[in-house]
Amino acid sequence: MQEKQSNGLVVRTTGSWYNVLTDGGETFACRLRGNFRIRGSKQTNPIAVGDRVVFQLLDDGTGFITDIADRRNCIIRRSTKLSKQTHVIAANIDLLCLVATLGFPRTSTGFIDRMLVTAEAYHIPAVIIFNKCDLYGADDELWQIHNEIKAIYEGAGYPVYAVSALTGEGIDDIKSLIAGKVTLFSGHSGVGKSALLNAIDPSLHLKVGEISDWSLKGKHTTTFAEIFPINIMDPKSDGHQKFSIFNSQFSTFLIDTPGIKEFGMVDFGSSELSHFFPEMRKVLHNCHFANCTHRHEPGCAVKAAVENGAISAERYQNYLNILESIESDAPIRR
Ligand SMILES: Nc1nc2c(ncn2[C@@H]2O[C@H](COP(=O)(O)OP(=O)(O)O)[C@@H](O)[C@H]2O)c(=O)[nH]1
Ligand SMILES: [Mg+2]
Ligand SMILES: [Zn+2]
Repeated sequence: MQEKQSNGLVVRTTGSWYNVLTDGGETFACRLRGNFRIRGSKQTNPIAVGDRVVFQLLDDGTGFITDIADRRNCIIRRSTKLSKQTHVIAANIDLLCLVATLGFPRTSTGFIDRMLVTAEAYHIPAVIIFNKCDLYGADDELWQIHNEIKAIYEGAGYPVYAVSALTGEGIDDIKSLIAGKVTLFSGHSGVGKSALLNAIDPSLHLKVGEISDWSLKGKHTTTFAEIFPINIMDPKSDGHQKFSIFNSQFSTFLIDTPGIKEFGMVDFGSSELSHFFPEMRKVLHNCHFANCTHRHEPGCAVKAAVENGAISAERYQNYLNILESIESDAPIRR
């Protein structure tokens, strides 16, 4: 009898079992060999959804994972503030879609900026999707607010979309955006993530209007992300589905992260924070002091850019707020 070797994408984990989707579209329940470890890893889970793995298929139809491909990125969560151990939520993410709403509920720019900083720190490209745009209707004032926010974020380098999961407005743009990618959707409960995913792929049949996913679960329950392979055609392509990753029949994946309200900030020092604001990154080498915090130092290029309008005052204020929260946390983190 010969052991058959195969490879695929980890789409679901439950602790000791990993569901691996092969390029042929079959899913196998796999386990790890007891001594499997990633070199130098402090992580409680050596494998997460989004990992590419090699496994050996056993006679009973299950598999043994023997190897894991290097990760391009991964998002993690610290088990506790004091702990050095981390939990990998998902790996190899191509894009973060931050779903927000101007109203019902209103997403604060503080939340948006914390998520964007996290995405920068993880090296994950991010876009902002404003959902429920049908509610703006013909209200010019709401559209004006929308356009102001759009200008702020596009000025910082983040594409901004206006969509409605209800009417389908703008959904084709999102399909084009995510075709062939592994995309993580995040955002507050109630902004319409589930409705949006259903609008993208109606066969998902996700429950809409359920608050179960993000806010109600206890803070310390262990939750596992899940990847959904979806079938979409890029509306802007010439009819050929893009097969950018893995040459699989599935090339587009959505990641759902139940129970995870906000990803823990990566462990970085306060001096690194401004590097995670792309518009600050561009000018901070002109600051007089190399260790400038861009708060009160003379000759600060960031403050000068805020004063002349090149950097949004709101983004700058959010920078200061995050800076303060990092500094007040510092004794625990270090
Ligand atoms: N008017 C309007 N309501 C929406 C839209 N998308 C979602 N909703 C409503 O917003 C509520 C929350 O939606 P849901 O998808 O469950 O949000 P989630 O918590 O982010 O997954 C539900 O009552 C939806 O019907 C939209 O584009 N327009
Ligand atoms: Mg939902
Ligand atoms: Zn400065």
